[in-house]
Amino acid sequence: MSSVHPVVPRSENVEAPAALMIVPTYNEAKNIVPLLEALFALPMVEETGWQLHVLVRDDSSPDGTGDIVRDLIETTYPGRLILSTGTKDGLGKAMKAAFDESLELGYEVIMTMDADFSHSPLDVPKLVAAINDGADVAIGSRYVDGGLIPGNWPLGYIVRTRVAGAVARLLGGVDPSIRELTTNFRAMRRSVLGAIPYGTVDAKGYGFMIFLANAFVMGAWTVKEVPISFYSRANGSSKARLSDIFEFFKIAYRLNDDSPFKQVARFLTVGASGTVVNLFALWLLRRVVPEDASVIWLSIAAIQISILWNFILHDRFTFKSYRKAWKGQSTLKQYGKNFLRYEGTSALTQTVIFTAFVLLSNLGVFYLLAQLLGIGIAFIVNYYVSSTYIWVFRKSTPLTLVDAPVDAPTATRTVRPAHAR
Ligand SMILES: Nc1nc2c(ncn2[C@@H]2O[C@H](COP(=O)(O)OP(=O)(O)O)[C@@H](O)[C@H]2O)c(=O)[nH]1
Ligand SMILES: [Mg+2]
Repeated sequence: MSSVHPVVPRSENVEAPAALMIVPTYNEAKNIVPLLEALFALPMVEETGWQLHVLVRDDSSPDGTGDIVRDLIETTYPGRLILSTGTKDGLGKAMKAAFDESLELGYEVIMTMDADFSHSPLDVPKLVAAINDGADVAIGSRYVDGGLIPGNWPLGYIVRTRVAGAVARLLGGVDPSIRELTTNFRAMRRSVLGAIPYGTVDAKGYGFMIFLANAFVMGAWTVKEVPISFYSRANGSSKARLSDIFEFFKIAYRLNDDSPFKQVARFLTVGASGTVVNLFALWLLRRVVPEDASVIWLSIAAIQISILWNFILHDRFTFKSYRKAWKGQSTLKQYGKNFLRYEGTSALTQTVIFTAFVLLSNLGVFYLLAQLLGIGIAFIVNYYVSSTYIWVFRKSTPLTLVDAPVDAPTATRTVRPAHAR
């Protein structure tokens, strides 16, 4: 468990409420002093109406970061600076402990930033201003108008954050309504943090950041992205490790059942099973229907059976979130309408395969390859139409939170009387 040193600070000046900035540190002895100086020098009360408190979460840094902070609490920033300590077990774990403490301490606005000057203290008032303007969550973002990444940033870093973003979207299915998913520069109202079951996510590394980003958009809160400048670390070295990357993939994979990757995988599986059903139905019909019946009709019947099969499985399995999102509101009429749309899509699919076959084989492509390419294109068309026009569901429905276990730490957390209000 962590501990707070020396005691819970109490503000003598109760005029302005206090917002809390959480700064996780591991071996940041060179950065922490100038960072705290810069943070406490901000004209916060004048500009935002909030005073600033800082909670440093240090995991027993061998370079003495914690001792420096302990000292500053006594000598320079009593009542405004809090130290929380633990043993090193990754950034995600450190953030969870710091979140627990900040909720217990009763802060109304809770923020996070890195200690290494990647995030500029000068951008902090902007985050708080966004909350004042009605946002429940403000995300410091490099990817909205006015946001910046360093001109001298190594290509490797740029690739890393871009790939992480793509993984979060495609594998994780994080809603595209927010653009910045991975950086730890954010402000939240306590109602948001208190409702997110962050204790349940098994994250040591920065996979924790996309879990939160996903929870923000799932909760139907007002989320605002604030442009920030992002800088290279000032002193010391990065703590990101290779294992964090694997963990990041794992966390992304578990985020949403309807991520594009999972949906496409299910769509393909259903499509393949439909082909088997089609062939099996044709074989069966041939055996049970009198000899003189035309195979043309049998083929049409087999196609219809496989369309029905695909439709039912897409509805139950491929796009299962659709059903969840429309819980109790999905009528037989809507089901019928969707089926007719799917019939239309299937006709379109067949046309695409046939057209591609005629065009490609005329160009001299080997006939089997021509058919296969046609099937590939048709698959894309089919998936696009199905996911855009048939199984369309309201993204704002809070799927993840509804499914969260009821004994998530947020449900049992006791909140001590707020000193900071
Ligand atoms: N308390 C704590 N802080 C950590 C840990 N790992 C990283 N940090 C801090 O988290 C912030 C971001 O880490 P950093 O190494 O800069 O990662 P990068 O920006 O992805 O390269 C910095 O303030 C680190 O000191 C950890 O295990 N425990
Ligand atoms: Mg950094």
